[in-house]
Amino acid sequence: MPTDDLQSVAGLVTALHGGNRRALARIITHIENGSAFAQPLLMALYPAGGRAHIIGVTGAPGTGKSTLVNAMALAYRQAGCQVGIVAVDPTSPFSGGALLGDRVRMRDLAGDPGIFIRSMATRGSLGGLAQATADTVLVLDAAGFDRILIETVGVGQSEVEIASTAHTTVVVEAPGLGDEVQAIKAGILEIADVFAVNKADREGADRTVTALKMMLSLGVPDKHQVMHHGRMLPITLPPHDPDPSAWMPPILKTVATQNQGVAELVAAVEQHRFYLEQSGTRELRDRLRAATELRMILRDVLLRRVLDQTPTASLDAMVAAVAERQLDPYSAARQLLLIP
Ligand SMILES: Nc1nc2c(ncn2[C@@H]2O[C@H](COP(=O)(O)OP(=O)(O)O)[C@@H](O)[C@H]2O)c(=O)[nH]1
Ligand SMILES: [Mg+2]
Repeated sequence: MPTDDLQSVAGLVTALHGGNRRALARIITHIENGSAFAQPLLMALYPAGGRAHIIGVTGAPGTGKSTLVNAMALAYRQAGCQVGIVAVDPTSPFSGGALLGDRVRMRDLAGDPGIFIRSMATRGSLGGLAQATADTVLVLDAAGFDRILIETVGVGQSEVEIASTAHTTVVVEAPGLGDEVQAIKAGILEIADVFAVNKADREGADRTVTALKMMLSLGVPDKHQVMHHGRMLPITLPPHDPDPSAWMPPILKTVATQNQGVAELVAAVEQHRFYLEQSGTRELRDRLRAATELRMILRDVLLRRVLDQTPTASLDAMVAAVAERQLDPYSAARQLLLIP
């Protein structure tokens, strides 16, 4: 009978590295709740991260992301990988048990310690959903999962932010949802490394493929440029991908419910992983991830420090002064930060 200590930070970390799944679940709960253990745990686990390949799966609601993620997880599992799944989509039916059309196979996965599924609470932790997701991914990475799949609904800035922290982003399209290519509307075309046209058993799949091909031939802005300018990263970036056109996002047709095309999709993701490593682009992406995360945390820490130092009454007074235009918010912020 293992006597793992799950009551202390050190005990939890040791148990996690020993493969204890209860420790894993408990650590993630600490992080989601923003408990006093959260930060010490993340600090202790950080050095052990950086090995997993992180795969974002994003697209409009109903395109079949959850079904596809399950099928991909199964394929990876059969290839001997340990697979973590983080569902940011609150409607994802990951916890109910009926995960795939093919339920028998999913039953094989239930109780399999090589797979771990977690749905993010919509409220997220202190730093918001993007931070909570990044923290959860770190824990899974440190726990030794080889592939981590993140499902996000492709709407809203934070969704794009979460997706863009992945090494490989799969954008899922489906025919017959109105617009020919929903990724354009959602602003996620740029972050695609691989396209999956799911529900290829439905009419219109070929039209969707053609539309995507046309879009890609028009040229998509370089992902790193977009991220760089979008976030004004105050860091020196490593040299760009020597040949940005070296990777053309492949377009694959899938029928997730019947497990069709899933092996090919996984193969494309693995090819992209290989490409990232060979071209040195993985290093660049990890650098961008680090920069984004550091900025996110810095903002959080600074805000909290200022709020801790400022009595509520004086903060209220300052808000009132700004609202009445006796004080502008820029000067107010400088005063709070003690900048002369
Ligand atoms: N016909 C068909 N239905 C699918 C396919 N993939 C998923 N679905 C169904 O589409 C619905 C939405 O799937 P879900 O995975 O929850 O989509 P999500 O909202 O993108 O996560 C479910 O009823 C699935 O069974 C597919 O390839 N073909
Ligand atoms: Mg879903």
